[in-house]
Amino acid sequence: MSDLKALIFDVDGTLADTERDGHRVAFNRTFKEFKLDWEWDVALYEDLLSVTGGKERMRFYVEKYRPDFVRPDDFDELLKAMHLRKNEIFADMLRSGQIKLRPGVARLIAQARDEGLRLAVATTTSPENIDALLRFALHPESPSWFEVIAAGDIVPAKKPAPDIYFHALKELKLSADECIAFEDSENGIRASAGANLPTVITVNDYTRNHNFDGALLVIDQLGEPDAPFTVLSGDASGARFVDVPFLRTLASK
Ligand code: XBP
Ligand code: MG
Repeated sequence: MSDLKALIFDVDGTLADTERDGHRVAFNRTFKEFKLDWEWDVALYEDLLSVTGGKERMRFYVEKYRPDFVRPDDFDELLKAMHLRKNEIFADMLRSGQIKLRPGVARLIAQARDEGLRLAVATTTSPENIDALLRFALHPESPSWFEVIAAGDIVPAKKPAPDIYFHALKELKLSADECIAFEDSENGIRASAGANLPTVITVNDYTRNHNFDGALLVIDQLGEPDAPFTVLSGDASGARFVDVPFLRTLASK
């Protein structure tokens, strides 16, 4: 591998646990507002997460679970309108401080900036969600800390397709071995590994049992000096939390 130059972060599940108590709740509120009897409980949402992208996820739900639903002629427009509303509700949740960053994320990003590493995002979520998450959970100025924010519909094929990572690498003008990606899910690692990116996985409750073949390291969280990570697979060489020197060592292997 070459010298480490950039960190590329997934958003949902990686920077913050946004799914169960964030997007899922916002989807359910939207369905009520649109007078639909759709209700996504925590268990059902695990299955729905196999499809990335909010509009794609609603379509999948109708296909798999609601064959009874009579689709209006403007079904695509309805999905778009519901998705917009869901993201407004999600942004309100962020604004009111309901969603926090995962352990170690703010510390690692601050250290990466201090040490001159470049930062990017590669995610299937909508750009407005990233902006709100970064501004309200990290720092009001933090969207500008990320040189590239590759998100949402910018590439037609969402994760597990590697396209969003290829896009981010192209914008960064870096090769995959100059970067490390951070992901939390099987769809995520399929995308990052598909773009040949060395990847660190931090699992969450929805993704703990996913297949992370090809990951550099699988841990339960980035950790903090006083709250170490647990290694689920890979070699952490005795490290207790993820920091830049540790990532440089990983990248040089
Ligand atoms: C995230 C997603 C997104 C979010 C919701 O996957 O699949 O769809 O659940 O955001 P990943 P939107 O972390 O692998 O990028 O509703 O804006 O799509
Ligand atoms: Mg994710």
